[in-house]
Amino acid sequence: MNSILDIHRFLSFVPESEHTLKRFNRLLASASEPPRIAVLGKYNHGKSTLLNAFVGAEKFRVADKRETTEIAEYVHDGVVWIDTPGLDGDPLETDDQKAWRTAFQLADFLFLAHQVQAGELDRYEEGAFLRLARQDRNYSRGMHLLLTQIDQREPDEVAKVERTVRDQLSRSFDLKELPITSVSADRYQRGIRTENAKLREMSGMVPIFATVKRIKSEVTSLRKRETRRLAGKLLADLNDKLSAIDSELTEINNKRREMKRRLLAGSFWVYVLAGTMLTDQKDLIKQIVQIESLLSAGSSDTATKLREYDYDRRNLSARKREILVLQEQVRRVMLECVNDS
Ligand SMILES: Nc1nc2c(ncn2[C@@H]2O[C@H](COP(=O)(O)OP(=O)(O)OP(=O)(O)O)[C@@H](O)[C@H]2O)c(=O)[nH]1
Ligand SMILES: [Mg+2]
Repeated sequence: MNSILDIHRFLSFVPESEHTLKRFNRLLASASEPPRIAVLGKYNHGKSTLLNAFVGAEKFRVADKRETTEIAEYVHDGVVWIDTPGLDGDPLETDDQKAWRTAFQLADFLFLAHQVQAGELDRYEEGAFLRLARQDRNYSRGMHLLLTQIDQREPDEVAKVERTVRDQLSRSFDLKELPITSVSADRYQRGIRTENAKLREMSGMVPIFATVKRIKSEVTSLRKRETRRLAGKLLADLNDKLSAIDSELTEINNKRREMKRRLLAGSFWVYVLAGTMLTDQKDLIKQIVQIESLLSAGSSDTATKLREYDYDRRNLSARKREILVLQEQVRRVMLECVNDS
């Protein structure tokens, strides 16, 4: 297994890259594991039924109500199949969080389920699909939309819904290439049970099995490509932090220079003043004490400020060195993964 990144160390520099880091580690840890294919969508849209059709057995619980509330996995024929809780069905949204975690971190490929009886995609689904597509510019290549339960509607109605959904997706740059297939997992399973090839054919599931076969053969290269992409993203995020530190350092150096310049100029005027006072020859001792205190007050303030600047400079330089080490780690881990297997 490849080494993985120490996420906590990274988070103190790039807290906004948490998703990227977790996904990156997941990819590294699972580089030689079978592909993980998840089904995602609103509750009751037929996700678990689809999965049962994929694995050829009743391994996932199906019901006519909000049923799946935990992530469930089952390994079949070289694929880890993942069922997710229905989106938008839990008022507390904990179901959604589990489903999103699967989608963003665990899965290599997502089948999105939308039941044909619902007609067009609702705002929640459109938003959710968009969020997925946008998490990574190339991610839509890892998703496929299935319009489910087509046995519940006449073929012309199914075709109409498919057109409407296609129109909806084509309005968005990120989703316009998302593949859509209309299926009935129920019909497929009946086709298998009754050994009825026509039913299996009419289920629309046959090309989807071909897609699964393709995912299996491509998963290693897909993972490598994604690892490289995420590494690039992490390196860029860390580079942004380095630039921010450099700007801070420049600012501190400028302030420091300005302070030194003023200190020199200030001392000059104090000496000029001292010269005038001393020429008066009155209360000589008192005046010398005054001049000394003037000089030392000014210089002690300045010295404190300069010490603060030096402290900040040391801190920033140490952070910079640490970021460079982290960048090196990302490069090394990525190379390990890409050269591996
Ligand atoms: N007629 C028909 N019914 C289906 C089909 N797929 C699912 N159903 C039914 O739709 C209901 C919901 O199916 P599930 O597979 O449990 O749906 P789900 O999306 O997993 O639901 P949650 O687990 O609650 O998110 C069940 O009553 C299924 O029998 C299908 O292709 N045709
Ligand atoms: Mg379910």
